[in-house]
Amino acid sequence: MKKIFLLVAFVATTLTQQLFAQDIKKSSLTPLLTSYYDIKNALISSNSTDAATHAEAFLKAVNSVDMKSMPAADMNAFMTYQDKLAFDARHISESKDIVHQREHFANFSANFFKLAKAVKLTDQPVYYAYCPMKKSYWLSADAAIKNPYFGNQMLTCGKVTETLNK
Ligand SMILES: [Cu+2]
Repeated sequence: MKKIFLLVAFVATTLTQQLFAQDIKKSSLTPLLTSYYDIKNALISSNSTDAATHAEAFLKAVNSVDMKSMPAADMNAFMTYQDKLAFDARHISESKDIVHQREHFANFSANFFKLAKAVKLTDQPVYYAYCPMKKSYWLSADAAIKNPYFGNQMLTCGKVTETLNK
């Protein structure tokens, strides 16, 4: 009887630790998603200064992720995209030209979605939308279309093609 009690206690402790580990895993890359949305929202407003500022924050975050706390599979996925994401974030951060920023944002978004599919960044839905004019995608926390490639010129152009965490 005592053995059974110990076994139950052991299993309960292990489960709790696993739940806790998932929380840590989620939080170590989640700031990147928040930062991505900040850049995206600045581009929706056609605000190149804000886009640059948020891209600089993204660049800092992507270069300072604590990989030791991540599961191996997540770490491998992250390492596949880290340099690519840093490259486009740096170009967006160093430019005040919204056209140039949007060029990089297209590639940036495609790579970021690959990361978001490989690693669970959030429990909330992530909408992957497509702009047929730009032939490029972006991620959004909202299903409603707000186009970061054209801003007010074509705010509702595009459609959701895929949804994570439905
Ligand atoms: Cu560039």
